[in-house]
Amino acid sequence: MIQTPICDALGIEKPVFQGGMAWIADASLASAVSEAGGLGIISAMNANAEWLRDQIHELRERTDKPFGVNIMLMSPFVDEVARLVADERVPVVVTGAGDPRKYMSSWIDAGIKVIPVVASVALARMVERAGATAVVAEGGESGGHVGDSTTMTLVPQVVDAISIPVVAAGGIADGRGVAAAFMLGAVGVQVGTRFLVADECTVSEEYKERVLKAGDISTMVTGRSGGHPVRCLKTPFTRRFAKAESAGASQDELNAMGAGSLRKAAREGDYENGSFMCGQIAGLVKRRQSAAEIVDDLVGGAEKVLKGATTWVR
Ligand code: TUI
Repeated sequence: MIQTPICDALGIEKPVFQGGMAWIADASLASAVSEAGGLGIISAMNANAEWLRDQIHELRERTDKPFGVNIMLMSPFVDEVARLVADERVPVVVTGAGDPRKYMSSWIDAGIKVIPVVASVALARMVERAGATAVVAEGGESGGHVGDSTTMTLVPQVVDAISIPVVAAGGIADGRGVAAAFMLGAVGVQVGTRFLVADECTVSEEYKERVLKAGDISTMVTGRSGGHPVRCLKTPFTRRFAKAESAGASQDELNAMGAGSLRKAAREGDYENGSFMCGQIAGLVKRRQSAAEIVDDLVGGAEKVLKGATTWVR
């Protein structure tokens, strides 16, 4: 058994968060991960409060364990979604893709534990001062919107800079990754890519198959020119997008190209026109399993690695 301060802080059994993947992480996947003892997270993505309320209620019908909602701060519905999570008294809010400080006091006043995703030491320090319970330090190995630092470099620097618990994300998909995160000073992990192929994950079959077929160099980052770099599988769409970007297409043209592309991948399985966001660790993901099997393998695998970790120490 592995129990860390993040388990105590959130009342969860296992220090594993499921990434709040936009268009993908719904009540089905999140309730399964929470039931398995981790922290399941519903993504509020670009959806409105009504959609999110239904998802929260559906999750609460399936489990009474703690769960989180991921609020993507670039969402056009961020204000109404921010109010809803306070009204619903969700146990944990995880934020991404921006600075959450203007919302934090309203969430904390509602008794919510706030765990921002940070890609820099600077933001980690600022959200600690604003009352965050913990942070997720996410390296650029992750899928979706990414920062510049790697997990290996970001996590220990964030750990040294703040006093609250640090959860590592980016490039973690098995027990070795979990153990490595602990060695860097993290007390938990957030895992996205491996949960894409969970039985309870409702993403399109095409998406699951593409992740299962991916190798070590199957992803690329596009969108750097507009300041919103995004890691996706190399597909006809990402290649077209990258070509337009390097040919100097305007931001408006790029935004028009990108609009709806994640939904096309996640919900419609449209290989030609979809953005199949996933992390660099996709090459390690070779089996479909239940969310509970994945959580148990992450924690059980880490235990095994950690117990053998002193092999070379004399
Ligand atoms: O947010 C994510 N990953 C995401 S969001 C998303 S939806 C989307 N779709 C298309 C374009 C853009 C987004 C898909 N994947 N991860 C958390 C994360 N947050 N990664 C990096 C950051 C981050 C970056 C800068 C957090 C804060 C930040 O600070 C900026 C500031 O204002 O200080």
